[in-house]
Amino acid sequence: MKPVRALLAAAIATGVLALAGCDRSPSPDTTADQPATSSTAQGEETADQFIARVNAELKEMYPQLTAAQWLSSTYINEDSQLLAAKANEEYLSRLNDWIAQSRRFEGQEMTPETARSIQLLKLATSMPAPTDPTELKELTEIVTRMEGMYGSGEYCTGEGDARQCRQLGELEDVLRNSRDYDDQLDAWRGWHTVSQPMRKDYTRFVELVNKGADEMGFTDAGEMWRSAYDMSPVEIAAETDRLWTQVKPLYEQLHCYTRTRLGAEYGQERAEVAGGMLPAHLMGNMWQQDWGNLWDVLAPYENAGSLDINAALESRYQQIHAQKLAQATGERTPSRLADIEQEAREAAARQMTKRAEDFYVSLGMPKLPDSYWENTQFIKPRDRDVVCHASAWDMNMEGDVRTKMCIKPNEEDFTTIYHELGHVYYYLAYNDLPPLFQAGAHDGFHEAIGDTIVLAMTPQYLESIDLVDAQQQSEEAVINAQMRMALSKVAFLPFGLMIDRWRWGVFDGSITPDQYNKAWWDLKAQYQGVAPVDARGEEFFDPGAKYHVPGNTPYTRYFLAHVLQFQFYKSLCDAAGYEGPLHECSFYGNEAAGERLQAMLSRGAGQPWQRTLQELTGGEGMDAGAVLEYFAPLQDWLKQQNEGQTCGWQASAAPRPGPATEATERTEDAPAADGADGDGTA
Ligand code: X8Z
Ligand code: ZN
Repeated sequence: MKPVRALLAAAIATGVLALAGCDRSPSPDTTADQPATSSTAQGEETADQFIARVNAELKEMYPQLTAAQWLSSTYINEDSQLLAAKANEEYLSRLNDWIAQSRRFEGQEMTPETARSIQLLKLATSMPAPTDPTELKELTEIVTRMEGMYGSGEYCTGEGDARQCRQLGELEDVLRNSRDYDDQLDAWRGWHTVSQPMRKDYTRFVELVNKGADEMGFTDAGEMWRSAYDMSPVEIAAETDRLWTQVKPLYEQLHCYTRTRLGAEYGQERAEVAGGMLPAHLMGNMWQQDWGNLWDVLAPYENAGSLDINAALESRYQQIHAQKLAQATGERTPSRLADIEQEAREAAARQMTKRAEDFYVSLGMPKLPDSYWENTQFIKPRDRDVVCHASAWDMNMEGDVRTKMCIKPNEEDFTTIYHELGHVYYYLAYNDLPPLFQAGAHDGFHEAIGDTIVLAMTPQYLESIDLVDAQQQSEEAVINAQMRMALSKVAFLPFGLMIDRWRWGVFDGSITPDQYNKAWWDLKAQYQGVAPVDARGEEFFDPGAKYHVPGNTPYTRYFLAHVLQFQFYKSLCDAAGYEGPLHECSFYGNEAAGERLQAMLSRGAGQPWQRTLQELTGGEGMDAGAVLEYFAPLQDWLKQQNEGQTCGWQASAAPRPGPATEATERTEDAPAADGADGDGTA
């Protein structure tokens, strides 16, 4: 890898995107009771003045950073990377200076806002870097190399003319669309070859960020990550345990039902791995984090109103394409036909985005600025490499907002647009705050906004935008709609938790490098009840096959978001005056709900998240009660479906390298032997 590339990616991981919604955490509230005065010896900068200066400097340097970053992500070449790397180097070294300067105010009087701002500054990166320049350079090069391996990763098969190389998107298509066991296994294994070479780099990466965290006064990098929640690191870890305990029985029922249905599709033998776990390659998703692609296998009722949004979106695209073909004049050369196809893809993606914008506008929020439509990357360009992973951008903290996606006409991408616009509307809402407060109340809030809107995309809403046919009012239709949501939102919960369980263990040393892969699959087994069909020894580095590991993006935010979004949704339904069953509420078009949402967004990270949550919901804590209320009909239905089944799984029975382990028999009505997951009952 060329050095210029290394510098760029390192900066991405630590710097600019740390200021964007997907990557930024606020700080603990250590400020509330401090006196609101600011004074030091005459002539010296006070803490309040210092923070005012940091805010001003940050805002001033921000546009040139994001511009360089945007160019390098949407037009990858050596020139754009060089410029982005330089801009990021400058930013990162400035950030380190600010943090060092802030130390001189320790113990001094300052306003609560200033104290909070200093805390936020210290937690502004998820990649604490050692101060030693050689080690800092080594760290940034490593992160870049890992991200490069992920981004350019491909799986090649065949020889000579038959040689075929596929990237992640194509391998995901196989898991999404194929129901051929062997093809799926090949695609799943193929993608997991890409991360094998990352193991050495990741091991060193852990040493270096831990050194950086230590220099900043944390025991390790994981403790630093857990310090960004306005409560102690111990408390937030316990909070995630508590929330998981609340939702675990629901997940176990979904797991049990899914295993039975997979058995009907593939045969019972193939539908479960030893101990009753789900085979990793059959879940329709590379990481088993979202089971929505298995709708054809898992739909509860066939004739209760179609929710096949994929088909509707694809057919819209086909219509646009046919229209463009009909209008096209001149000779239909292959190149002209390819142009027309690209134009149709762009038009379909813009139409999907307009639809998402319409939801936010219906709540009384502003239309997206013209510059959004001019500058956004909607689809994968044909003429250059781009970073396809979906993201939302605030270019200048004053209205130049964009999204960057490679939209395809499918349900997953359609809902991801709503997710990304949640970030965008958060940016727009807090742009008037001082730059250091321009972040989510905590990082889970930022991830939850768009998802809250997705919960309000009820079958009736989908019908109103012509994506599904007229919906029945029947119990079957309710269960279908609930299942559609559960496959995305309930299936995600244990995944949202286990990634950082692994990283926290890696950072605190309880998971050593010679156990990286074993610990990963132990956690996958324990929390998700999924397992590979054959042993994955330490020659693999399967954690690296998930973007957020080489990309060093903390993941607890997504777990928290998957709980919070139900609390937000319930509050917005209340604000809208809705009184029916929670799962049937849509606040589309309701300005009272919009006002309540906007009020929360405009708080940014300016106060502890507990206060912000209270303003919205009336309660101060995160709680999965709303998740359970929402899914109550489905949970009852699942219990009926699972009656007589032995649910749960034995995490210890997963395939292991070395001498084969005997799978212990599960017993009727007995809890999963490992005490992991599964209550053993139907
Ligand atoms: O990474 C994302 C978003 C950007 S913040 C596209 N998500 C997580 C993932 O893909 O693993 C959204 C859901 C979880
Ligand atoms: Zn996001």
